[in-house]
Amino acid sequence: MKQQSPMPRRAFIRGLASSAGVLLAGCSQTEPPTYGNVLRMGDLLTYKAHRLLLPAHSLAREYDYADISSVPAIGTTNPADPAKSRFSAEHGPVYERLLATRFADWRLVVEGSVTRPRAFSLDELKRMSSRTQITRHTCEEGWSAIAQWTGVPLRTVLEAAGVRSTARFVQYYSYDKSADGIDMLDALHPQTILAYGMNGRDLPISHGAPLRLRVETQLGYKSMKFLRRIVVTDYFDDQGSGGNLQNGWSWYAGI
Ligand SMILES: Nc1nc2c(c(=O)[nH]1)N[C@H]1C(S)=C(S)[C@@H](COP(=O)(O)O)O[C@H]1N2
Ligand SMILES: [Mo]
Repeated sequence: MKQQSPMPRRAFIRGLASSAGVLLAGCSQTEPPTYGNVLRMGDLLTYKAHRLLLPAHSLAREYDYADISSVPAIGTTNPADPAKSRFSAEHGPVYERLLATRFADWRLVVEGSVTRPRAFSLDELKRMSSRTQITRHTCEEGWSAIAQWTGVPLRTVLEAAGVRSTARFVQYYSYDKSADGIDMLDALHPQTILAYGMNGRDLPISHGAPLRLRVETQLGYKSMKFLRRIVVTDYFDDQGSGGNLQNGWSWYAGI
């Protein structure tokens, strides 16, 4: 994939100024997605209740260094391994090649409802403003653990790509078969970061190298590991057979 040259400073500032207005407009979009499925009414109610009761960007609790605990590696721990859960015959071998050059050729594609679709290298993401947070990861299987995560706010990356005013959701895709999405409110949340660091080191392979999402406002399965692609959409997308709904999970897993 061709590497993009850095944006000229003036164009970048112009982009930020215009996206600020756009992002504010995006924030007011808090209607729940329509699942068209009566059995899923519980999700809808949780979603609506959270969106009504919580201030738009209330922060998840952050912890101290002393609280950091060991975090089990769950689900796919290496997308190149055909024996791992959700192995993708299409993307697994690509991940193996990227691993061989320690992710020098890895790119995060950001496209869809944006004015400047981009492919970011790991170095480009590391040069953007970063955020470090010590948070509790809560897995739907009943365990939780605390770790320190470092990365670039998803918001910063979306601003660089120029989110359109019509955008409502952010979909994301992994090197295993996982795909998921969040609404613009969670996407722009200050603690929603694209993490490349864990506990002061590069993100280990088992925890999602080179880049994983941290969605601190929702259960652990929304924090997708091994990211390869982000698509901004104007519409709700349940990811079909690859998504949460058809696999028995809630799309919204707010905590
Ligand atoms: N790509 C991908 N992301 C994933 C998973 C997965 O299997 N594949 N598992 C999810 C689940 S259920 C949890 S609890 C966390 C586990 O993250 P950890 O392995 O860093 O503890 O990753 C989430 N993200
Ligand atoms: Mo999980």
